Amino acid sequence: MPTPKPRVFSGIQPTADSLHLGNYLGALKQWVALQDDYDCIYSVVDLHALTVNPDPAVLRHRVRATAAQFLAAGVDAERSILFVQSQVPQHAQLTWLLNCLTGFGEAGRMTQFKDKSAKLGEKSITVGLFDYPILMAADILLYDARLVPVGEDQRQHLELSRTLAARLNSRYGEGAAVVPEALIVKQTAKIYDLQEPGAKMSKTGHPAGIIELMDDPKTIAKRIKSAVTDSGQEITWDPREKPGVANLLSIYSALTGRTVEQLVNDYQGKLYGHLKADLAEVVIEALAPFRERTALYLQDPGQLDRVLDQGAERAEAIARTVYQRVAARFGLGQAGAAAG
Ligand code: AQP
Repeated sequence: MPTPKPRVFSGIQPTADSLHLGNYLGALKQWVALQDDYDCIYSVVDLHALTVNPDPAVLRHRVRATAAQFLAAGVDAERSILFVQSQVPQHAQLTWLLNCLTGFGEAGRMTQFKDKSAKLGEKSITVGLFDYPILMAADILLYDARLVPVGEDQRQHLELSRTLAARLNSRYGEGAAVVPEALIVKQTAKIYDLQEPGAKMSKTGHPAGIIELMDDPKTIAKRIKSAVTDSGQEITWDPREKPGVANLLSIYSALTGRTVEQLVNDYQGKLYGHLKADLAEVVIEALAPFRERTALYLQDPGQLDRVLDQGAERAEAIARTVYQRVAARFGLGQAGAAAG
């Protein structure tokens, strides 16, 4: 019998109509490539999106739109499992068990919670937002995932997932959980906001700083043209002194496969304007087929829902077994389960 492939899990929140270039280069691109060698499970993590209280109709649309973009990017729903998180009830169940294993102070140290709650203001912060990283740990541990492809912004959350998996094993005996590893590709680990090159490109950032995968060519060209660079003239790789230019070079390199060194060489003696004009063409060309494919998937929501239902069935078959195994270690469930 062939040895089973190691498992990969990752998810993206349906918090916008379109994903952005950071989501694509930091995560989705790796998801697609990993399908050849891993047993991949990818999720539209709608329970995570609830932490910022979305409008129900808007959320429903964004779940489908996000799934359509996964498929358009190359996620293969036959080879991999593609599903919507809320359709598998064990995510919420395992979260509760992990909540009872996590220190309040430990969860309070998560920088994303601090950043997001500062943005939202005290009145809008929910317990759900605080609990987000524990739900993320449950997502990963529920599938015994070994590898989690994410951007740099998720490193701290991944570390918490590893800590909780190790804690399960030390408290309840080896084999309770698989300790996952983060897969973070250095070059595209963090794509920055085009207007504020010190901040990550984010769905909820200012529109002028974001390139959405569903943007039309005119918008893409405009956004890149008005990207903040710096007062110098020379195109060099200097993320500290020239973070705006470095960000453009990273995006360019990731989309064309040319190394940053080659690009710096290509643009010797040229101006920022040349780099921006060429990059706009590269991005427009890369995203055109993606936009077309997404539109096609969205034309047939019934078929999209069937794909997601099948994915949820396959995901739940794994999640049910793993949840029962972990719950039994806690002393929950029927006595017979504990022997398994
Ligand atoms: N700027 C980025 N550079 C590289 N990777 C990024 N990711 C997000 N932004 C960048 C990666 O995309 C995946 C999906 O993230 P998410 O939607 O689950 O949540 P997020 O990290 O909070 O992404 P956003 O875009 O910033 O969403 P909002 O504004 O809703 O919070 C993750 O793997 C993430 O690392």
